[in-house]
Amino acid sequence: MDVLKRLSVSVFLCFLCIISNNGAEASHKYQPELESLGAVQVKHVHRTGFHFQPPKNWINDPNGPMHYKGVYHLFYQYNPKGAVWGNIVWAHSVSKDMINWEALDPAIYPSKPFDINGCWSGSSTILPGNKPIILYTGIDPNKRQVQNIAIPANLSDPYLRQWIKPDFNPIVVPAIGINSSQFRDPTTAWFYNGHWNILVGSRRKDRGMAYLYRSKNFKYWVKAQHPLHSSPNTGMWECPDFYPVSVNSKNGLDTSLNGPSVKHVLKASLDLTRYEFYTIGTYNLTLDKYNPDSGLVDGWDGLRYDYGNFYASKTFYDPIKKRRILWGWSNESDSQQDDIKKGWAGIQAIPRKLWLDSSGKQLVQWPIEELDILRGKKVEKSNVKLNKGDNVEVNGITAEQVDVEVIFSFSSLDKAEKFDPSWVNAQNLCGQKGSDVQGGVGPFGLLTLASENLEEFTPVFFRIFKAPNKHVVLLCSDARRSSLDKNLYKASFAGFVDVNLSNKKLSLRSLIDHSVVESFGAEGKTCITSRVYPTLAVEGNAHLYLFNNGSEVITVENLNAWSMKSPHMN
Ligand SMILES: *[C@@H]1O[C@H](CO)[C@@H](O)[C@H](O)[C@H]1NC(C)=O
Ligand SMILES: *[C@@H]1O[C@H](CO)[C@@H](O)[C@H](O)[C@H]1NC(C)=O
Ligand SMILES: *[C@@H]1O[C@H](CO)[C@@H](O)[C@H](O)[C@H]1NC(C)=O
Ligand SMILES: *[C@@H]1O[C@H](CO)[C@@H](O)[C@H](O)[C@H]1NC(C)=O
Ligand SMILES: *[C@@H]1O[C@H](CO)[C@@H](O)[C@H](O)[C@H]1NC(C)=O
Ligand SMILES: *[C@H]1O[C@@H](CO)[C@H](O)[C@@H](O)[C@@H]1NC(C)=O
Repeated sequence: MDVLKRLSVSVFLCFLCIISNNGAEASHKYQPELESLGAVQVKHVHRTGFHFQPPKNWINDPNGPMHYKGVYHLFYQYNPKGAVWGNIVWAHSVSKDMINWEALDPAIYPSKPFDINGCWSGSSTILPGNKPIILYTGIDPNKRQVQNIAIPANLSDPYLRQWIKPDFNPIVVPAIGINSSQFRDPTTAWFYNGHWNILVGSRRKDRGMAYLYRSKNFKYWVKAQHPLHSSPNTGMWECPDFYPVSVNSKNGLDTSLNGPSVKHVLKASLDLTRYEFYTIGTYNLTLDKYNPDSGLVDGWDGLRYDYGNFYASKTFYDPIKKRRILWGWSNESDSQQDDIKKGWAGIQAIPRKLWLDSSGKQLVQWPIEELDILRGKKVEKSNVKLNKGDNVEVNGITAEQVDVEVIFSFSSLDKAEKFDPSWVNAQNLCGQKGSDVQGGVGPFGLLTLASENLEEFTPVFFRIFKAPNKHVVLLCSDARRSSLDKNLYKASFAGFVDVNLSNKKLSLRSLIDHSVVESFGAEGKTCITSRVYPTLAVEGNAHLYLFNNGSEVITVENLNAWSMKSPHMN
């Protein structure tokens, strides 16, 4: 890339620029009276022990994750001045294992006309010769969303502490006909046929759009005639992500890879509902079009990485362990006033390895194996029978900071409740049939972050229904009784689980971390993250139980729970 060679010559540009506090935008709540209220002190009671967070203040989208010279990099949207959204910069942390993190100075912050009103989300791409480059959205003096690049000042520095924003930015501006306040979040670039390609999220009226741009040199970009994909009535597509997955291996693929044993995934974050969806499909290189496979839908009825608090996610390819890794932002479920009092808001979910299920119909996710280094004291149980109404405590672990894996089994599905085909929305169904609505096969699962006398608990559980030709499995993570505090958002998050029940087993893993319950059902087929704020089940007073409230006896074949240590966190 000759453009890069030329640029990396001018090593030190001015980075002594003051962070400005602009960035007003309708979809990003702008509250001038709140955004710079500095955190007085940080409240610790609900802070997480092993999830990613900075020492204080607001965070949202993960940006530009990558691996470079033995170091994992995570950038993220950050307000250096307060616990609500505003003053956004690209904060920067580095890690050798994606579990222990060290904070560096912000990598990108408003300093130039092309980003003077904000440095919003984007991605990184590793160019040939192992040269990282960042693409991000800047807010210009006219409040237009434009796309910029930034390059490392010193490629010998594995921490990539300093970034240069070339003066030829912006590299992409909203074309005529594109709403300049709805045009953001460039993807990682992929290369084929002599061109780099990126997507920029947008909308045209109510149609969600993934605009496609091409470039030979990463400097001059041309909009393709057609978007790569779009879909009616889905509104603004934020943070699009587009990448290949292997049809016959759990290994990840470099973003530029394509070929006969490759499918593609397109993900968008829907600003209207604040949920994400993805489809699996075919990337037609001749037409430069992406087509979701039949049966997969765009929009909020589609597949999701996570059916709970999980948004603005982004994947990257880790060449060291040959895997694709997913990062996602998990926002708070308490009020803004609570966040200001806490002095912090937002975490990143545990990074997950992601691959295509052998059915080809969905993705599967699992916490990265490095998380296991935090596993401390272990408790094991096997062959525990759970009758209807039973709650069995898992003793001997720190129940507010624990990793628990369980395999449940049952002897028959005869008692499964009849499935009503009108139950298309899993979250509504969970709201209707919580853990206290007794059933046939299920509800059974875990009571997480529970107080001793069960005044508070967040149940994570399965319920199995009988439909005419199949069984329907529901996984719920129900926050409605998670806290005695009444002023919280307490959703009964849920997703269906497409799993073969012929072995009469279901597995569940939950990562429980003070105010997070991040669960992986059926070996990672359905994932749900809940944010909860118990008042009693805190600081040594949290408990973990197994429970069954269905008439079919459930056996806990095996349970392993580990008290989790806290890593070095920024
Ligand atoms: C570039 O980074 C390397 C490795 O950290 C360091 O030794 C060197 O001094 C840096 N160069 C400049 C110009 O800062
Ligand atoms: C552009 O999008 C904004 C929402 O951010 C909306 O208020 C405005 O009406 C749109 N403008 C046009 C011309 O559609
Ligand atoms: C791409 O589309 C063209 C035209 O419809 C079709 O002939 C070709 O088979 C498609 N390629 C793939 C890989 O689907
Ligand atoms: C099980 O159901 C009973 C009866 O509705 C209810 O009292 C109890 O709280 C339920 N258990 C759980 C864990 O929800
Ligand atoms: C479920 O798995 C069993 C055993 O592996 C297999 O025989 C059966 O065909 C599978 N059912 C479906 C619907 O895939
Ligand atoms: C997270 O917070 C809850 C409760 O305030 C909102 O309902 C969600 O819309 C929000 N999610 C995102 C992605 O902002």
